Amino acid sequence: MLNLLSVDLGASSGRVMRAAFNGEALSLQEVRRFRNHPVHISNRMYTNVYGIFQEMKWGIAEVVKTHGHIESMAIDSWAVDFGLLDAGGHLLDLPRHYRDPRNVNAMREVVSHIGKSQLFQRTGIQLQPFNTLYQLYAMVQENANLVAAANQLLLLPDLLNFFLAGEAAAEFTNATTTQLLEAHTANWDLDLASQLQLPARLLPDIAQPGNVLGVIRDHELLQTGQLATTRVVHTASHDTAAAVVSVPASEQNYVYISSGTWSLMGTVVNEPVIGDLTDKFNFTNEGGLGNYRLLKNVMGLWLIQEVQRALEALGEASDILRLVHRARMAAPFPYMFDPDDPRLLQVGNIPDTIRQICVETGQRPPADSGSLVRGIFESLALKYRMVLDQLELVTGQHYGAIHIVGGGSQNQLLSQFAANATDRMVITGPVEASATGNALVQLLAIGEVAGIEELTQLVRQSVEPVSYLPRDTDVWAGGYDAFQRIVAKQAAAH
Ligand code: ADP
Ligand code: LRH
Repeated sequence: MLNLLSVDLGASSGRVMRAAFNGEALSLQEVRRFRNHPVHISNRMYTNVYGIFQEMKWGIAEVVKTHGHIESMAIDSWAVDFGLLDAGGHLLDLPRHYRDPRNVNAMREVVSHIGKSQLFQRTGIQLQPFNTLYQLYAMVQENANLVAAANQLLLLPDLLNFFLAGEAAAEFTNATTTQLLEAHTANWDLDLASQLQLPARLLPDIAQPGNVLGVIRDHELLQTGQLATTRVVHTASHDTAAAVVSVPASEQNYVYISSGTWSLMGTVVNEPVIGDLTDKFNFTNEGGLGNYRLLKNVMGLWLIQEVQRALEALGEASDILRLVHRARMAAPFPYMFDPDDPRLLQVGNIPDTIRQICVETGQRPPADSGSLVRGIFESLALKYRMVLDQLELVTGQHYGAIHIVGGGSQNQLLSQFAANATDRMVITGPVEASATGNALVQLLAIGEVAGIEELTQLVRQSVEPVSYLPRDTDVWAGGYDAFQRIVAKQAAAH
């Protein structure tokens, strides 16, 4: 039995998972989970990367205690966020969180310099205020001295790898999410950086996933006496890239939704699809393991997480199972809204913003938490239908089933709504998709699996999916008509 370790950092929680490989299947077991809280200082938002590193090390030490030697390990995390190191390898400031409000203006300014379509044509990446490109631009405007003192920019998993193994590189899948890579060459777009006066000297060499980066050099971990030869691997370090590796699809053309804080919905393609339609729909082409993910960011369960936060502040019960139950009991279609309203991206009072959207679109706001949550689940499912239609238009394919992976795939009500709204079979699992994909790519890196085809086979041997068949499709087709009208009204009102 081979002992591997995946560290998966999601926007809502981080986890350290032990992955056991018996030569035929991979099984994962959670060793440590910790909540991931952004730190607010005034109107700035930070990620406490030191706290995360410590949690990660405690998790690694626990695996050593129970299972001894670890063959290899790798880190994946949410995309786009980064830290700056000085020439001595010291972190200059805590990384800013991607929901920091400063990015919105920065994107506006960059778009006015370069042009919206030009940005997409060059990079193939969606325009989202949180992309590293806009974050770095905002940083230069806000604190040029900090940037001047920097020697290197490392995205979060690369930064944690540097703390752990002392080696610095920009892993490819995550690097694409910066919007600083040229889509066609897959190299840094130095010209774009120079037009925006961004310091290209900070950008490290790009490394492909599925390779060994180095070994653990952290003193404290080495004292366990078991980790001197543990290989630190470049997995697909963007959590969505790792999640897609774990999709147990038997067909070549499939649609996935990586469901967690975000719902990342799309398909895999061989090359970036850059055209008028993908530009119009704000699709993105993120680098994957030997492919690209053509997808759209749908706001996802962030909306529920924020409802939970609002309920907690009122001292009300907010656990997810109770909320799903209340939503199940509520009357259908209490209200609808486009979950991708930019106002919902920022931290704020999401229930209030949803009520405001209801008023703007001529609907009665939800009267209780059951209706509030039901409307969110239904609207997410209807948005999936819209994205599915757009995807089929862009690729010219018909997709027969949708795979939902990630923490949100445990939400049976949402999975059933997704099947009803799209009139497609929904297949769920694995729940720990990113951690599973992370470990699978490690097997490739350490030579236990010969290639991507063998990996796909292994996924099917390791995952037991659950299926949902569409129900009430006439009612949902009517719901979709109403949804499209409301989305248009919402866009016009704001
Ligand atoms: P991220 O990686 O972005 O932090 P996860 O993949 O961990 O997100 O998914 C977190 C979400 O999964 C939660 O916000 C919650 O809505 C959903 N979830 C977690 N556990 C359950 C459960 N037992 N039943 C239904 N939904 C769940
Ligand atoms: C999901 C994710 C997503 C990005 C967002 C910033 O965790 O990595 O793919 O768009 O975070």
